[in-house]
Amino acid sequence: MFCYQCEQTMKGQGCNLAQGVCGKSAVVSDQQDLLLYATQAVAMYAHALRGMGKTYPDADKFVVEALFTTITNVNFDENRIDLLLQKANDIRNFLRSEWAAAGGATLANGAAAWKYDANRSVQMAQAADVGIKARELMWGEEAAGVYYLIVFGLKGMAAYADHALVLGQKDDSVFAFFHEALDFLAQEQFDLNALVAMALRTGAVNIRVMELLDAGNTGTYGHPVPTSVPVTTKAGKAIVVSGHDLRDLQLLLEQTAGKGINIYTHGEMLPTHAYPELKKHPHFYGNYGSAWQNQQNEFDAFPGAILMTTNCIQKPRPSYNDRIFTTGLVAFPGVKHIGADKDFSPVIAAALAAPGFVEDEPKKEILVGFGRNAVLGAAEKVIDLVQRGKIRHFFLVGGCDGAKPGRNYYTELAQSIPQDCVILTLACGKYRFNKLEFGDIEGLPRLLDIGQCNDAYSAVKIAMALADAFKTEVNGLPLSMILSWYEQKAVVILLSLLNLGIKNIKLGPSLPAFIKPAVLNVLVEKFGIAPTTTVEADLKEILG
Ligand code: FSO
Ligand code: SF4
Repeated sequence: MFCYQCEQTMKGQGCNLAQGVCGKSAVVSDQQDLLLYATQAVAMYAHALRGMGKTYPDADKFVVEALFTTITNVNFDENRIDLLLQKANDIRNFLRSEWAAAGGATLANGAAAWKYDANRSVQMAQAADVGIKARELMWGEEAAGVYYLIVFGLKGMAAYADHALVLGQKDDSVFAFFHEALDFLAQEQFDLNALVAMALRTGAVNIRVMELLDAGNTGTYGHPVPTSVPVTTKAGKAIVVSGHDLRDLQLLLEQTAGKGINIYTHGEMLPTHAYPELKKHPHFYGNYGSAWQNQQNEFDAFPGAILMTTNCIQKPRPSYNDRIFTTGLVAFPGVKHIGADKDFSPVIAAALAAPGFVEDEPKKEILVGFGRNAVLGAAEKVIDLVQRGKIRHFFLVGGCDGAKPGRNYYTELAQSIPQDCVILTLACGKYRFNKLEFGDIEGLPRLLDIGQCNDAYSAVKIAMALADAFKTEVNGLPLSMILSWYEQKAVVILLSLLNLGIKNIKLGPSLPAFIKPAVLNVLVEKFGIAPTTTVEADLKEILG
């Protein structure tokens, strides 16, 4: 195996032993490389057929689901990935016959001709030919790095596209781009400029995907409204829901109605408390624990059932292995999986069998729900505060959390941002500071939680509306973005921000291992992107 797709990669270079830092086995890692290759095969035929006006919804959906499956902390189960490899083979064969029937000549490219083999050793041998190290050997580290920048961006975009799809939102131009981009990569052209241009196009298409997801979320559940959420527990049976999937949460809330079970959110589910159509459920109680990397301790101490709807799952401890469940694309060997029928009765039974919380904790609440509608609803006040010099600067401190000690930077940063500045935040990195007191500026909370990483569209919309109001562009606003990344969704959001021309982003806690010096130079020269340094130096640079 060799994998460098996430921020916690071994020694900041790549995981290359029997298992990754995330716990992914060498077999699963290789299968994921192979699944990417097999998905390219599907995409190549789908791309060719689309050129003839023919589209195939099963292939469209498959490409999205297969890419999402390979994101960090989604699927650790080699049998489930094997099923996806078989499915890729079947869909590719079907599309190849459609292409032949339409008069097309068999595509000669290696990916298009890939053959499924159930034998794991064969799968690993195939993966070795198409994995990162093989590509670095063929094209050098720089070109391979940009190739994987696009691949990881596509994976991240697939996660958002899948969430949108679950809520009935899709756009054929998005599927067309997935196929075109995978076909482009399969052609193995390595002109660095063409690769960088494709990376930025991925960012552009992702904005459309995030718009679809925003339409799905707000169209189905209403616009988030500022909402106080208990971060303490209360007596009673309990289920904690993690991940990002709002529909899974909705269905669980409906199936647990009247059963005397309180529903808690964990990690990235926190912002869901602000959606009118979710918060209306009286047993949708509060937020438990913190970000994904603390789940083993937190789930261990949770006296109820646990439902993982998406990443980030970690290897469950034996203490809660029989009361944790996965659904959707997330999977872990030995963990019970709730299928597409979304019958959560095993989760409910596990919650009822567990002791639950025995007493109420003293109540503490935090405020969430500052999506674009809520923030722009207060735009007049915000503009007035800026014009009167009451707000000096906005900081978008967003992105993923993770286990590295260097991530304390974000806590220290939030605490050091001066009182006349507003902090906008999103994604799970906010747990580094979202339970601290930040106060308000004439009634406007200084910490505004925009939502999940899935709500990055909201952040972009807010920035653009403020730029309009101040008759400037986003780069002209008193706004700085200090982002933390962990996995591939953060990669595609970064590409989207770069595509929008947003400059001077600070990125931490470390730069991606796949961004090699020449590409980093392009990013620095064109976009002024820089690694985070120290809180003191970064604030001094921004505020002067
Ligand atoms: Fe966090 Fe995990 Fe939302 Fe990521 S829970 S790290 S970018 O999957 O998705 O922010
Ligand atoms: Fe390593 Fe991250 Fe890949 Fe897991 S996903 S194997 S931690 S680089």
